[in-house]
Amino acid sequence: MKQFLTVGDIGDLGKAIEEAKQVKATPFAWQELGRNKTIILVFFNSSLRTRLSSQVAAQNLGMHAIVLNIDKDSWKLETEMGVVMDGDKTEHLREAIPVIGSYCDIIGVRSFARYESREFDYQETILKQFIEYSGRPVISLESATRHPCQAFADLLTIEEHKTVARPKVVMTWAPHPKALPQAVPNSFAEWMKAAPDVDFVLTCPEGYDLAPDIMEGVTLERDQKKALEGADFVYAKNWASYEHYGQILSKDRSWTVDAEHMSWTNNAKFMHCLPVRRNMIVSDEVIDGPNSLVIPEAANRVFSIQTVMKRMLEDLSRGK
Ligand code: SN0
Repeated sequence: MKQFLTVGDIGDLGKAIEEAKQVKATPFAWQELGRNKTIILVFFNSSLRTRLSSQVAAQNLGMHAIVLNIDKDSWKLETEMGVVMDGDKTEHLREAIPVIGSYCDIIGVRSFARYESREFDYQETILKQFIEYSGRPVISLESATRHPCQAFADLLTIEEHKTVARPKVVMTWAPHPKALPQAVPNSFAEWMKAAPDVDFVLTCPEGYDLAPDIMEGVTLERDQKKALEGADFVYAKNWASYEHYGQILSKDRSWTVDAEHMSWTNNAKFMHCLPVRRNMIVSDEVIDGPNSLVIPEAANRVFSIQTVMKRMLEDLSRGK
């Protein structure tokens, strides 16, 4: 496995889930694989779960993890090609990336959306440079448009907690004070579409449809109540508009998932990737209630990324 950026990189999802369950059951069984191996985790913005779960996963595999916070621990980096570097940026990614690559065996990168332009974000300019210039396998720790480690952990959580063979999983938009990226909802939708035994429904206000390739094949129900009826899992998330890129079109709190919303479901479990704005995305009552999976969902972040790291280390050990 040379890269983990999107659902297509993981292959058969059933196999991946079985492997993640095995990793979870015996997390220290592959300590030899990571011996004398190093992963560098590069962060262009804040992180709690991704950073800690990556470090723990690396440690479980016997691998060293080094975290680099760009702009805090390192020089300010230029990301555009062809610019005259007469401003505040000291070093170009073109040098920084191969240097980082020369110090490690695997790279993880959190690049995040900038929301300056849809083209720039959706071209994944920063992530692509890491793939091109690092000479190392690259794990996306949330790029501008995808968060595959999160979606993998989400699917594992659904598989562990489902009580019917084919659960109805509803992703609902919910309000937020800031403009957030589409990375989490894009990945969640892609993974739900690819999962063999899930009925996936998306509900969001007008103007919040995701990118056309993500929407393809997705059941969209504009009426949130109708969408939630019979749901086994409610996955709440905010994102800013794709169509009116990066804009907040609504802060309508009638979309906030509260006990009444949950009463329309089939006693659904509640999920959110965290960090969450309480009483904007979800009411205290629901997130603190017995059907909330947010903590086990976050705990599974260790096992999703550990499965990816394990596959990369196996390939490295075979000289691939
Ligand atoms: C990120 C997002 O992509 O929505 C991280 C999710 C894993 N969330 C935020 O940046 C929340 C920021 C805030 O102020 O609530």
